[in-house]
Amino acid sequence: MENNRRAALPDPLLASDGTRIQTPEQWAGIRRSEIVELFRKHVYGRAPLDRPENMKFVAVEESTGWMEGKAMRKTVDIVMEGPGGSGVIRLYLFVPTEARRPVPTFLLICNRRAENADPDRQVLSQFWPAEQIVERGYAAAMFNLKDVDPDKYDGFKDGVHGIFDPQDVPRPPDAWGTLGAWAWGASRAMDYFETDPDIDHTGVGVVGQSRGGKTALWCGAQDERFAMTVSNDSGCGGAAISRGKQGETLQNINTSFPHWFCENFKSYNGREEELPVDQHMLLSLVAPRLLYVASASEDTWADPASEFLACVEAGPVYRLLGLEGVGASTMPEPDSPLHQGSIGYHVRTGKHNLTEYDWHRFMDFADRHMKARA
Ligand code: GTR
Repeated sequence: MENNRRAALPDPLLASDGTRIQTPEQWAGIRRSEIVELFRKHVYGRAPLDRPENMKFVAVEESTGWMEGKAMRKTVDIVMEGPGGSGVIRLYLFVPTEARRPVPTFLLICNRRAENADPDRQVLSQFWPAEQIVERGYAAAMFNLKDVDPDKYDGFKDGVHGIFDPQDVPRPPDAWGTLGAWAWGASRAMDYFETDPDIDHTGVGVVGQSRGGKTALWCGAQDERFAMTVSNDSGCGGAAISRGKQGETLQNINTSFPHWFCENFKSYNGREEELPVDQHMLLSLVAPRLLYVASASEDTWADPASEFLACVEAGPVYRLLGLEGVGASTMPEPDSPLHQGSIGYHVRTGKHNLTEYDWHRFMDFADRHMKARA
C-alpha cells in the first residue's frame, strides 16, 4: 500500500518539460522556481506584492528586566499602507540579555488566542515557552496572525487582502488565500529582523502549529532568508501528503475553511491525484536549508504517517544538494526524534498541540545544525 502511494507521487526532480534534474544548478535554475509557481497557481495563491514600499517599523517599546533579568523585550509595529487602507502587524521579541550578539531566533506565527503567547508573561503556556527559548540562547519572537488577516471567510475584504488587493477587479482563481497572507506577514517580520542588530537574521527559524504550521511551510518554502522552517502538526495542506491521506482531506479543508487556499485548490477536492504537486514538493523547497516536521501520535486528523512520508519523499532533493534528508524510511517510534539529517522529525506521544516537548526538540535540532554553523 505504502509503495503504491509512493509510486503515485509527482517527482520533484522531473521538470514539467520532461528534463530530469541531475545537478544542483538545474534544481536552482529550473525546477525550484517551477515548483514554487505550481504551489502559487494551484494551492496557496499568489501574493500581489513583496515588501510594501512604504512599510515602516515603529519601535513601540523596549524594556529590560524581563524573565528575572534574563531578557529584554521589544515591541515593534510593522506599519503598512495600500490602496485599500492601512494595517499594523505587532511583533514581540524577547532577546536574551547575556547571549552573544546577534542572537539566533525562533519566530512563532501565533494562531491562538492571546493567552497562549502572552507578551506580558502573566499567563505562561507551553504553546510559547519564551522563558525556555531565552534560557537556551535564542530570541523568542512572535506575532499573531489575525494582525495580518483575521481567520474568517469574509470574501477577502479585511486584513492585507483588503489593503493590497487590486480594487474593483474580479479576484483571479490564483489570488492569495489567508494562509498565503499569513506567510507573507511572516516575511515582513523577517524584513524587520534584517534591520535589528540584536537579531541574527541568518539564523531564524519560523515555527507554526497546525494552520500556523501550514503557514510556516509556505513561508519557508518561498522565503529563502529563513534558515529553518518548523511545521508542528500541520497536516492537510501542510506537511502531509494529500494523495491517500487519512483524516482531513482536501474536500474537508476547503469546505470548513474556504478562505485558506486559492480558489483553484478547490477544483482538486476528491481528485488529489490530479494535482501537479504534492506536499513533499513543498518540503523540498526548503532544501538545502533546515526543515523540522513534528507530528503527534493521536493526531489522526493531521495523519502523522502522511507527514513522515512527505519528509522521506523530500529526501531526493536534499541528497541532490549534497545533504541527508530525514535519514530514515520507516517512521520512528513515538518520542524518538530523528535529528541527524537536514530534515528533523519526531512524533510526540499525545494530541494535536504545540508543547514544551516539541519546542525543546526544535532547539536540540537547531543547536546541532544551526548554532553549530555560527
Ligand atoms: C482544524 C483543521 C486543521 C488544522 C486545525 C488547527 O480544524 O481542520 O487543518 O488547521 O484546525 O489549525 O488547529
